[in-house]
Amino acid sequence: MKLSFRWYGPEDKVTLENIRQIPGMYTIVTAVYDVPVGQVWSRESIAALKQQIEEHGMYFEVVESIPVHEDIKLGKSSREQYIENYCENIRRVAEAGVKCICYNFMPVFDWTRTELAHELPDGSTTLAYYQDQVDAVNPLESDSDLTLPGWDASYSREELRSVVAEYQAVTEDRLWENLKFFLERVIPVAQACGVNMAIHEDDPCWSIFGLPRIITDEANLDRFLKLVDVPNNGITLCTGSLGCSCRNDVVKMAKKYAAMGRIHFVHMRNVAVLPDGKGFEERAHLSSCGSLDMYGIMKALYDNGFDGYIRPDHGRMIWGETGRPGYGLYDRALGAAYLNGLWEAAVKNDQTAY
Ligand code: DNO
Repeated sequence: MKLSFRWYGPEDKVTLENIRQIPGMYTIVTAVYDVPVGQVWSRESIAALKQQIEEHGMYFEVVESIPVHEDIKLGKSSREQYIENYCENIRRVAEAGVKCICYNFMPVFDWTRTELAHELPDGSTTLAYYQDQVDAVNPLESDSDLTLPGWDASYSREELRSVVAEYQAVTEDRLWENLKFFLERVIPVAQACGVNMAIHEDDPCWSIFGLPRIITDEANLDRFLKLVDVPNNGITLCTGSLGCSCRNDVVKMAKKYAAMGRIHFVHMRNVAVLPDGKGFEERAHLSSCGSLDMYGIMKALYDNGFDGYIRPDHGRMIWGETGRPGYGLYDRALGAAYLNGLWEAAVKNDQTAY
């Protein structure tokens, strides 16, 4: 596995100097953040990221994300141009040495939480999702309280309402068709450039606000992989996105998709699933802190030949740190150290078997 860490660019409070001191750190995961969704990234911006990262002794091999423009997901005729721009971005980052691109196909909202600083008994704060709070928001009602933390701030309230309204005509089947249309054009470019595309599961992995969500469980991941059945069309296994639903057996999925060679990137984090569909809270990476078997997942990856990128996903805020929710330094660094340990255990467990 290649250990990686998400960095939000030169504006990030967490610096490359910080990140390089985490043991075993190999590659930075980042993106060009100052270009609107759907536009082409300049070669200069990509080169500047690469240079800064390499100056700090790490590689720039993973992009998260090249976002997919909403018109592609909606299947509008304007998607042709946006897909062409997407392909151009793949070519440009590949020229700079990027090997893996993470993206998602969630309508309108990326990851959704209802609290960004929920206090845990030990005094740390974490991201949480409470279903009753989500149910209290209706993005189509003009008087509803439209803001949940983590939403794309580039939409005005009115724009948000109108884009959500456009999805009323998009069924799950239509979204699948639009995804296939996108992949059939993008994956050949990725293949030609030697880049692996890694779709991120929907977070949480169920429909919110009546919007279709399709990258949610094993049956849908099987369907996804068959849409364009080549190795470059793969997944980001996000343990927290899948694991917030009890119906997903993440260890089994890690085994299965790693054995198929279709996991290119892993987001490792732990969640505590609350009873009776009440939602979930993010927790420290350690297995005993949440609902997931983190060693089971790492061992399943190792045993099944996984050799892609892994990053510690969201961390809590600990030791008084402030910053981007989920993306502070300290708890993610603890997560990275833990992942190193789990991997070493999986490797040595295997070697001592002989
Ligand atoms: C949240 C992240 C997601 C992820 C995108 C990938 O912290 O895991 O925002 O980057 O869904 O496109």
